[in-house]
Amino acid sequence: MKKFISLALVSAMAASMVACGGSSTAATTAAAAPAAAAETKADAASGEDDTLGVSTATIRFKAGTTNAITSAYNQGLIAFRNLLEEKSNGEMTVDLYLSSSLGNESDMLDAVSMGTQDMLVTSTGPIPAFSKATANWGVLDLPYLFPTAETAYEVLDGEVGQQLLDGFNGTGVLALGFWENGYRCTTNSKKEIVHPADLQGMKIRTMENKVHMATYTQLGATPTAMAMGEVFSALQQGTIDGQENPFSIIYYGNKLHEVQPYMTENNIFYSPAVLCISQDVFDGLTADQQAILIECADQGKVKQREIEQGMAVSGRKAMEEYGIIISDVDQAEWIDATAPVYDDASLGIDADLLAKVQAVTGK
Ligand code: EAX
Repeated sequence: MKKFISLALVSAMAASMVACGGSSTAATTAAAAPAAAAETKADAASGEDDTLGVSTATIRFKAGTTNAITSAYNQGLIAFRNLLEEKSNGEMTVDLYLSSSLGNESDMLDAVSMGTQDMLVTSTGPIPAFSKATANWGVLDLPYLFPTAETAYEVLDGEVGQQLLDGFNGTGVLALGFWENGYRCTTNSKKEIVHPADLQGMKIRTMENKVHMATYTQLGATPTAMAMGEVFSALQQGTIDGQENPFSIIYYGNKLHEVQPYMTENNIFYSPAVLCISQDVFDGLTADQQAILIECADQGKVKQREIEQGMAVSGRKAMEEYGIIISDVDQAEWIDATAPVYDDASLGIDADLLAKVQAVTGK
């Protein structure tokens, strides 16, 4: 708690210094950081000594996620930070704020748009509801949209992805590129789930995302929207029966395997993630600093995807060794069971975008 308070104090001090300095960026200044760095170094035993970047950096980006330091998001941010420190000769760095300490993904997206938080890695969960201009992101949340991660990269790194990223223009958020959350699988505390009908009547936590909720309703479950930071305790208390997330989020990001004895590798959704920065913060950088940041974001994307892909394999192995019962499924059965979601007009799926995606995926 002491560490948390000191970080909060440090941030408040830094914010007041920035305000005094009249800078338009929310990035903290170096003066306040060393105290936090020292504090965090003292926590080396807790494995959290990677939360703060190099203490001598004069430009510090405050980046939030909903996950632990061991997650693919934060390991990707550390890879991004290493590139940024190297290419800026230590001038720029990233300080990580873990496990929803800055709020849920919707809160953090709002904070980045207002310039009170510098950076964020978020799933697409909150994006369709974030603004009218990003409502069309819901197309990415459709079940079984991408048969492989490679087809997802082809779409996300191409014309469709760029069109979606550009949708943030004017919202206060600059979306720097698509990182990876992974294929979302169902976990629960009651029984093995092999067939869609096994989900009947189960209370499954989903993100606050109407396409995901419609999908679990279609499967006969009762979807319960909830922020990531509340999921572990809700599962522990039994107020929900299960949830759905990639292996990396379940095992490395939130230790949900400790309260979920059953997992089904049904891979219902390919879940992209997005690296975002406050437009005000970005505009406060020089042209050279902006170019370095964009270059490192692009290179960081490749590294982060590799990290997540690795965790999808190692996470399953670790969960099996922990004693989790993992069920494989006949995916054709699940694709058929979720297909009606594509015809649900209430979801407002952008038909043109869907056609462009399916032209690439061949579906
Ligand atoms: O973005 O809320 C979720 O289930 C997300 O997958 C998680 O916060 C990582």
